[in-house]
Amino acid sequence: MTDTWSNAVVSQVRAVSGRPAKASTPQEVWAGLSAAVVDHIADDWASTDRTYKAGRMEHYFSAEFLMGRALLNNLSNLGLVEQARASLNAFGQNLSEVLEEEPDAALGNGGLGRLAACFLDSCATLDLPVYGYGILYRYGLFKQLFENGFQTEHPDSWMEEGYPFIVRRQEEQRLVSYADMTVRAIPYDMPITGYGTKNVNTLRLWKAEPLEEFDYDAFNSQRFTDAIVEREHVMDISRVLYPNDTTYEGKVLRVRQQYFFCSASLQDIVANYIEKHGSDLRGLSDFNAIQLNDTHPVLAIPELMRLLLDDYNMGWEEAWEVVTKTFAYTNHTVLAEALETWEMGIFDRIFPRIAEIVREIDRRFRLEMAERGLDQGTIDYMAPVSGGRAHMAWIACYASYSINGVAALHTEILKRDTLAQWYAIWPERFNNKTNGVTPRRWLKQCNPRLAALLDEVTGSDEWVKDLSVLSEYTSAGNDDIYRRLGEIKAANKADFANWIAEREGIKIDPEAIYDVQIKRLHEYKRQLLNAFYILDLYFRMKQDPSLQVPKRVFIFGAKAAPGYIRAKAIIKLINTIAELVNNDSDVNETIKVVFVHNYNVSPAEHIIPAADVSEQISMAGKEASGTSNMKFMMNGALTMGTLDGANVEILDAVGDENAYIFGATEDELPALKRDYDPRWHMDNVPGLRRVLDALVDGTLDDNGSGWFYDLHRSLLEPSYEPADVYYVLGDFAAYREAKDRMAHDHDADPLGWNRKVWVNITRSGRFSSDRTISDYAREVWKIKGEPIA
Ligand code: B1H
Repeated sequence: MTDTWSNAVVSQVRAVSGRPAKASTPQEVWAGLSAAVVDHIADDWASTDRTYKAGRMEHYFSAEFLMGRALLNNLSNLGLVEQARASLNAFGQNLSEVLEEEPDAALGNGGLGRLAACFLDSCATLDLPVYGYGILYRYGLFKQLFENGFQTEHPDSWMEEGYPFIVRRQEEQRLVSYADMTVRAIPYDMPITGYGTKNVNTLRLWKAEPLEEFDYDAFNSQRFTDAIVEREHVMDISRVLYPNDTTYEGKVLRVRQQYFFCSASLQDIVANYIEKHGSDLRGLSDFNAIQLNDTHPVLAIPELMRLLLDDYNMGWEEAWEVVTKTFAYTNHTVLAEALETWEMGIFDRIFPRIAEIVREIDRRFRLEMAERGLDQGTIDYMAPVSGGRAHMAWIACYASYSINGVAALHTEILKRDTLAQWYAIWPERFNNKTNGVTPRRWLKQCNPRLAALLDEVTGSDEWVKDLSVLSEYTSAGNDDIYRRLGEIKAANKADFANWIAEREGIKIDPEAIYDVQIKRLHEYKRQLLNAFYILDLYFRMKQDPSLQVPKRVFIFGAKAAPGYIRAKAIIKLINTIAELVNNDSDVNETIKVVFVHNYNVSPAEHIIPAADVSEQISMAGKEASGTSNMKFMMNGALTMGTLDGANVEILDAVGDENAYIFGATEDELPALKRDYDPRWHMDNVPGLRRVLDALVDGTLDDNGSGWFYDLHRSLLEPSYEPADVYYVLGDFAAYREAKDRMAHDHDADPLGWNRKVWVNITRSGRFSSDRTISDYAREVWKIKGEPIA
């Protein structure tokens, strides 16, 4: 086996580079080794596909899959890491170096896209018959650079140099029609390996291509350039991922993208059903269910109606019956600005038949609700179409047999506020599925030192497939384990310090506390609160040079949506604070600020194992779940957080004494906000005035952009908009107290700290995506594992 495998690697590398393996570049070795992996799993992949297609399947529809790198993940799942290392060594190449050649598949924005990726990993590991369906974006999420502290965006052409983990299936193409064009949808399949199983699942991503290879008529006429331009319009559909996280932008191209992948995927599902069960589609939902990852794929609802009505001659009632047994909807946010609504005029223009079906859904909904005795106001509010716009979340709720939120608190808020009217009518549709993350990528692969300790303490690697076993070892914690946890963290921090020195050109102290906030930049996530703490600490140290301050490195990673100016202002602010702090010799031996540019999945894999403190400080009620909070917990960072999203459940798992919780709670906030006066806080909370003044008195320079002045105004001027919507000043005092205390605890009692760390690690089992997916499979999807061997 080892020999065959090594030979395979060598020949694949030679095939890629056209040179002896030892003379190939690391990039070529990456491509060759990756091809060898795909070759290795080809037979199992085909049999998994055959097995699944014979039975009931779940289809996960998502506009985003934030996969990150694939090679190490696959080698690790297949148990081939050491063999790959040896094969490469034999021709003088280094695996770690080669792994760094791989671009991230960044086909997602943030938590929602990464969740979809973790879910695929768990589905494969649990042998579940689940397909992922999405879009093969040519350009993933933009690359972020800093110029003078300002974010700049650059294209991420991630597969331009070839990508071995995706296979074009030309022969399975579909046609997708719009009023003004018909396009080919070409499937590209990515194999999804699971840990310790032969099953290989599939992520199918669609690429848009022109119908005609080449229009010879046009070529031979004066319409040559028109024909070329037309081709480009078609390719636009899958060209770029929209870079908004939790905000909605009504761009026509975006709705074309959504329809494109929904239509192509449904055609796949229907074709397979007919092949296996014949053309009576009334049984479709016996063999297929579709999970809608937020509202981005909700056009699948009218599109399946269209297919059943127009292509398979079903009656409306029959078709609606099938549809309502097929779809399940996951909501990921309660932020009003994220709720998708589309002008019906757009639907009329690009797919009039879909517009017609949506209006018919609306007409029938109104009748049904009137029969139930709902008042007109409520009906108008809940209707699929109102004010000339289609409300995608309302359509999803009406057509889905299951509606879920992504953490207990979030689901409660959905039932109470966001979707209260639906909950009143169909309470049985609502359920909670608290998010999870895969312990393969987020523990075993990114933190090999901690993984080895867990193997040793538990006596096996069973935890990799069943993280809940760790909870049996909480009480096994002892001083030896705590000491070793300290050593592991120290070694991870030393690695990280080297990585940062190389990547960002900043020297950081491996002895300091690493305090980390990594997530998309959004006002509700309150990176500003963290920035204000740092600035306040800086002023405290300047004022009193004898002040005893624990050594700390404050680490940030965040992309701002390119059009979200306030978020970009916060990035510029943090970079400006970093410059002030890092260049001031009065403080820079004690505190440093690092903003990791182009934060993405693979930087996260370097950062999280080195973190001591996990910043989860959103205004309570706004973060639906959060998932980095879970990754940090698994890797032994303690949570500094508000009672928001899944933080609530993390606290429940570890207990008060093992987390640092602060700030206003979701049920307190309405009263606190009623007579909230941010100026009172500025004038009365120690440190705040000095921090706020620094925004506008020349201490911090925004290079004439006016952005810092705008930040100041957004917090304090009620005439401008409600001041300080996210309660930054209101929570500042509590945050400062908790964060000071946390740093003190870390240094005062290292063993005590590591006892908390151990509790966090061993209680993280319920945040494995294996648990989440088992719950979906059992309660929503009604599917079971189908191992191929
Ligand atoms: C989340 C989004 C999102 N919620 C719209 N909503 C998008 C909305 O491109 N768009 O239009 C993209 C993304 N993303 C996140 O989902 C939540 O904020 C997190 O709290 C949650 O952990 C994550 C996964 O459920």
